[in-house]
Amino acid sequence: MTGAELDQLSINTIRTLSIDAVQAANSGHPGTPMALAPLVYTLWNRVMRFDPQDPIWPNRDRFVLSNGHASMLLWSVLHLTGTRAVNADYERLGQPSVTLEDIRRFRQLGSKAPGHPEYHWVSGVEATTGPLGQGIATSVGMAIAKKWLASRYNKPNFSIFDYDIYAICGDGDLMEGVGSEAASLAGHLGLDNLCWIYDNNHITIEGSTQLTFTEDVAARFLSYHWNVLRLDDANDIEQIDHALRVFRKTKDRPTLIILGSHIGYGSPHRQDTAAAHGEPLGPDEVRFTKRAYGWPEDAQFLVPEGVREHFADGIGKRGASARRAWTNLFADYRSQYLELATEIEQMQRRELPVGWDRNLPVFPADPKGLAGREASGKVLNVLAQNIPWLLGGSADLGSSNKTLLTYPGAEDIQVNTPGGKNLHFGIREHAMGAIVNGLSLSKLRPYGATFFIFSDYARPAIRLSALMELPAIFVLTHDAMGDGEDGPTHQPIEHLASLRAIPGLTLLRPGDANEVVEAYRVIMQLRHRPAILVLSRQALPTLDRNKYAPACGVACGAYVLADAPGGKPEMILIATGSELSLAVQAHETLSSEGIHSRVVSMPSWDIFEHQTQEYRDSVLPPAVQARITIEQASTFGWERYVGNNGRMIGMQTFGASAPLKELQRKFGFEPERLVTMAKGMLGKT
Ligand SMILES: Cc1ncc(C[n+]2csc(CCOP(=O)(O)OP(=O)(O)O)c2C)c(N)n1
Ligand SMILES: [Mg+2]
Repeated sequence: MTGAELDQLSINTIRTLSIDAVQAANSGHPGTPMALAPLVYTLWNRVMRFDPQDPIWPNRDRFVLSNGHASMLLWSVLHLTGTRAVNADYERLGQPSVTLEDIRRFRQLGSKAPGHPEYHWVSGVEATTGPLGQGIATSVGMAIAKKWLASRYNKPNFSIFDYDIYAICGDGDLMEGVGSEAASLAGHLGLDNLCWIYDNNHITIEGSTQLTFTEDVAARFLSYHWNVLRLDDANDIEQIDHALRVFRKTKDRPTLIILGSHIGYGSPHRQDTAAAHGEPLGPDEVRFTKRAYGWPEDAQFLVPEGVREHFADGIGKRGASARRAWTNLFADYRSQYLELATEIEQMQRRELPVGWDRNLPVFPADPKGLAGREASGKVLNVLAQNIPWLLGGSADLGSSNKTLLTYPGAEDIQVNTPGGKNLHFGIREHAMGAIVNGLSLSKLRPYGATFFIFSDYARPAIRLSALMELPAIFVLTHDAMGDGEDGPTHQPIEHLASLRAIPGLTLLRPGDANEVVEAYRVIMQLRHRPAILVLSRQALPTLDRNKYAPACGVACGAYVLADAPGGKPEMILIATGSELSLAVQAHETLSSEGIHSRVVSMPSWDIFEHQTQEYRDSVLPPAVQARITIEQASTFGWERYVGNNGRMIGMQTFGASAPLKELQRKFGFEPERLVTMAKGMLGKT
């Protein structure tokens, strides 16, 4: 067989595996894999530096399938390249990542060929995709990370990091706003290691893009400072190959390749129709299509002889030799730059450097106190000096979020300073969330910040960080009515409840400056969970830890801060964040009147729920049913801690525009209310 024949055979193998898998599952998306098989084939077998034997080799090129519905493209190449599996501890397992059996069981429970690409479930998947736009936005974070890594670690004759990031996307990805936000920032930062390939097939689910999407995409990307290439034939692999090489030579800007394609290519009755997007072809059309490809009509899940070998000769050989060369290079690097090499190794395992928590502040008792965001800023500035790869920024609210790193040498990340520490996301919260994920997928330790209310704008990416089990950090300030005068558009109500509801996400709302320090101590040690830190705008009293329990109780999610004599309370006050000091004040009043209350500080439900039943019962003794929770947010969910006989102080409505003190009075966030309510519950009015 000639090289060209082997190319075609390999491409048609990807196509027919996709067709058969969708048909067997009776669900999925055949049309786009049929159209993009030549692209994915060319990219993987001719261009990408990726070693199927070691899919987590740090200097590999990254591939993101942003149009995640076309997942069969990925399952096909992961299978045909014989990509090996890796476990969550980064151990390389001998077995294949995706077997032919997995593909036969496409979209079935337990299969390593699920409906959409799932990071952490299938080795070789670089990012979970499915919500359109997220993959391309995440790829921008990967490209920023690569530049950061190269800037810090590359040395003369040691190009330790020189990989590229490829993302494939469809009309949906380019219609979604998050893609535009991210593309704008990528252009601004001149990310010439980033290549998006746009499947310009003029089809989405409802039909032709004439219905909704008639803009000039090329002009838009040119205005973002991208290099834009146009190819009109998705079957011309020489042209595709050439365009990818042009990308690799293009400096100072990212590349968008607009690729004209035909969804459902080769299917006599489905090509160029919306039906090819999301419906199996059906048994007859499967046969007609295979005939059109010159494929045996009745063969299913056929991988012809020579195809696996062809991938082994292409990406297999190229990847193995690139990795071998890199491994040798890294060994030399290690002997010359031991400290830097150690950092790279620690980072890859998501470990922290020795001394990561040295010089963390301890805040003295102070009735006036410090805002949560102020304490956070001080802690971040210490941590960022101890942990070289901790970096991040805000969506244009750095001065409000206090996330700016201000120590000498903490540069901005810009075109000419890609190794800086302060990343300015611009007013692009959604892309910020995805970019933070991309940085984290690249093993940096990133944080992104905005007002808590605008977490709504980043939420889809935050959800994905939990789904991907990434230790991303979101610093969300102005957590309640602290910015009073800004009014209800700026006052979060349901946000705590809704973010607490995301599985696998650790949310902390610390109650004073020392709890902020301890919250960071907990967060930094997370390896496979994102964290959200919810912080006050206004000063909160710094509690006297000689009088009350130490703030290290934060590590248990909830702890007894102030107690009744002999640890035998009649009632329990449970509070978080800015309401903690109100509960402490109420407790002092109640104590002075001989009423035995306990204050439980509960910065994190999630962490508390991971404690033993014994510990949880020691904090919230089942026998003590007189309980009040207080939190300046929706009470939704607090029922689980107050029980049937408890009371909840929270918000039932939106807030209002007024000075904070007036709002606290209007909405009942004052210690006197707690005292009255407590007495009422105990029948001691
Ligand atoms: C945020 C988001 N909205 C909606 C969907 C549902 N959806 C999946 S694919 C698709 C159409 C995508 O069209 P296009 O990107 O052109 O893909 P093609 O059909 O051309 O492969 C839609 C609306 C989604 N996955 N994500
Ligand atoms: Mg389309």
